Amino acid sequence: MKDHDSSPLTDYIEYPAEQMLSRSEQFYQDIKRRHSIRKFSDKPVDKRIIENCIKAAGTAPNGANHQPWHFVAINSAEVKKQVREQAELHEQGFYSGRAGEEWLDALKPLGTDASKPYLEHAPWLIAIFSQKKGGLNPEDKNTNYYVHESVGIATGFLINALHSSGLVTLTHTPKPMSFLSKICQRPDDERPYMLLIAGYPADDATVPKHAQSKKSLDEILTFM
Ligand code: IYR
Repeated sequence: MKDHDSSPLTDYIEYPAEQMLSRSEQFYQDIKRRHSIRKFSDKPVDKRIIENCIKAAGTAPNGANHQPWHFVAINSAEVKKQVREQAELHEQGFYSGRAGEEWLDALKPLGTDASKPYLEHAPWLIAIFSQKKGGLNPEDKNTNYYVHESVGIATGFLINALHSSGLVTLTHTPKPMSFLSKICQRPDDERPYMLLIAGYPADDATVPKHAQSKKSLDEILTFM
């Protein structure tokens, strides 16, 4: 490698091979309990949990370490109401034709429709924004690289962190999402990437049968 400023890796933990195997099994057992939930309780969630989860998301690998993301964590009832109103408005267009027949057919087993009460019921909405320009320092206006990949990985970390904390989530991508930029007062050079809903599940929360069917290891893995 070329000469560059660095420091020794000091926080790596090498688990004994057996422990590694049991940890990987344990991780799988835990993450397979993550489900996309569409009925939330309005039970409050401590802001510090959200802060920790966003800190975790912020450690995701990303292009040139420019960290091309911004998170807006919404707890305000007034702002959540605005998000719900706008999202439902757009979803009505989606479900009443814009999606097309094939897409609507694909969604049937999930039972989704334009009504999104959880956008108000859940304690937290986390709007995730991607940045085409930026850099490590706040004043930088450099090109960012692998923005979609980077923000996607950070979002994955965030979902995992929220799940590990004991919360449930829903990934929501109303189309178009530009209303989020306005409501969250984000600059023009940022794009809304996704809206995550986070909180406790409602007592009568369900998991669609369709979503429980996972491809087998044989289908998703090839060893060479
Ligand atoms: N955004 C819409 C539609 C939707 C699309 C997909 I792909 C899903 O997996 C689920 C829903 C909605 O939230 O209803």
